[in-house]
Amino acid sequence: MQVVIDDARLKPVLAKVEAGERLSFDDGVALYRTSDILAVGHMANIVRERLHGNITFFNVNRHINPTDVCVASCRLCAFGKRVRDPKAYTMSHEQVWEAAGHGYSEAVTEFHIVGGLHPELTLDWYCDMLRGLKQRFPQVHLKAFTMVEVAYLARRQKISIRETLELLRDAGVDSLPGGGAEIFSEPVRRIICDHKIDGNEWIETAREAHRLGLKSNCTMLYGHIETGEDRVDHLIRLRELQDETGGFVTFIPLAFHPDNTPLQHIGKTTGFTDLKNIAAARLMLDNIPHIKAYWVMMTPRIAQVAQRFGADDIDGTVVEEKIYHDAGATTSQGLRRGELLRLIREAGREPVERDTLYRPVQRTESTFTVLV
Ligand code: V47
Repeated sequence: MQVVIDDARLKPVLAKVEAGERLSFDDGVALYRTSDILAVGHMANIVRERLHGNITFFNVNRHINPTDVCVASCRLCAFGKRVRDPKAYTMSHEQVWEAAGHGYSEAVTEFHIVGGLHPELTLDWYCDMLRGLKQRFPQVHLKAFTMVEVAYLARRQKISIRETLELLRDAGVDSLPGGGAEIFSEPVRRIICDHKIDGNEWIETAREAHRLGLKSNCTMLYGHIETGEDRVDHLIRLRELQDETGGFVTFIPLAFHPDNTPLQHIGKTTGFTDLKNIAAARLMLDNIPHIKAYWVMMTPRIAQVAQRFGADDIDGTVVEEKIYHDAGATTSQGLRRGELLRLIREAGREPVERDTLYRPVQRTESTFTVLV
């Protein structure tokens, strides 16, 4: 299909996309500077269909956030609370295991487990929690702990990142989610999340995880004070690590939600910016297989349109989402499997239920089988 390119700066980028060539830093900046969203979307769709044809992936998962107590106090976050905050919560093991069993009747294939950096919960506490989940739900994949949580647990336990990851893996972690990457640019990171590990430490923790054979996702938080150049720099740093390890499965661009954060004077992102970030990611990250339009963060409507702008995944049923809802998200906290199917089909895509590692899932009324 021919597309009319209004912005002449995109013509060399189109030539590279058609030839399957890697895009440069300057190409990335051109993608972020242009207003020609249809041309950017068209190019991203070429790459997306080359990789995945007409398929859009989704999964049946459940989020669990064992605690919102967090020592980091990041300005970007509305979820974390101080340990003495009367509104803070920390679940007991029994509460975590009970929450895991609650929700929609559809059998989940994944628990997505992340939380705050709690100053008192030990690595042993987390390992016992994981072992209890595996014992009760042996068929469910545990995608647990961001690189930030792993690095914090290692520091508190005074052991290496590698040893921490080995202990978590032996207790039941199957892969890691992509959160906490935010934006790697140091000056920006100092403003939005100054007490978190820096970009190099995030990359180094991901490198260790991948070396141990653990797959992970990766993210980028956009729509706060970062520039187009910061975004391209972030994407290229992820691309470089992926060249080395091949351990990233999915990239998820995360739109900043300012409500109830110290940065609430910043306006919310628009549909235009959300679609641009999906498309730019698909074009820059030529070595990361999947781009996820996380419906909770970008609304089901935009996540659906994103399936024609480079995304091949819409995430899952989620069931109970806290991080974005504490920051003012107005989407529902979960979607049923049938609702995800409808969104995908109405975008003209063919829905495929996947497990965390993108193996197709076959379902009967009450059970599921992962096809390997
Ligand atoms: O790490 C926190 C971000 C992340 C805010 O791996 C905020 O499959 C916007 O990483 N506004 C958690 N973003 C979510 C996340 C994720 C979500 C879905 C799927 C996967 C996956 C990962 O959310 C945090 C942080 O980067 N965040 N506060 C906020 N106010």
